[in-house]
Amino acid sequence: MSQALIVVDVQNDFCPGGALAVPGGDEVVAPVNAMMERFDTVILTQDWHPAGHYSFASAHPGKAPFETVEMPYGTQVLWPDHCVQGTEGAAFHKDLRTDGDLIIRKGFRAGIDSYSGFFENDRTTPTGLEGYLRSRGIMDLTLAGLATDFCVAFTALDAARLGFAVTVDLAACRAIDLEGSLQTALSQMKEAGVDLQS
Ligand code: VGL
Ligand code: ZN
Repeated sequence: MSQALIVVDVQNDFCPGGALAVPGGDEVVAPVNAMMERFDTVILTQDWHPAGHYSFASAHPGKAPFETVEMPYGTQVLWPDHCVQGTEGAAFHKDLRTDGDLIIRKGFRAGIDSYSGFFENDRTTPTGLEGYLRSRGIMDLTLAGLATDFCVAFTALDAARLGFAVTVDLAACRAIDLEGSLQTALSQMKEAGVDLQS
């Protein structure tokens, strides 16, 4: 069975010094680069927001980062401005290998966030990644990157729901861990049949 590696959001803004720095975010670069050697299909995702994106606290007067708002598609955590299209913060970490087969950009619609590489946060608007994988006969996925409890977990849960076999390599992931979000994400992934490797 064909396998693919999906490298989630290894971008400057999620690394130390970035706008939404994930603790130890840059530590995934070396293991992810090494994993790329083992897969003949490598896909990278890139968080890619327009300025003023609705997931930014700055777009909601009176709200601070990490507070939440209700959106038509459910509760949305508000983030510091991050991964704005074309900025250095949205670029991949300089040491990350980016010679993969496909780069999926997500979160580019102003009114809706997209943690998962498969669907926007309404869980129904597709990015096209499912079709790409199916048309190439790839049903076995390994995930790594940032952040374990948001974009990696949402991607893993959608992939499992779509019937892909999913492994998350936790040694090549780092978490934001907002109020227990890491523990919740790990249990949800386990429950969904995701193979959590550490
Ligand atoms: C992410 C929060 C906002 C992620 C992206 O890559 O996990 N988290 N945008
Ligand atoms: Zn984002």
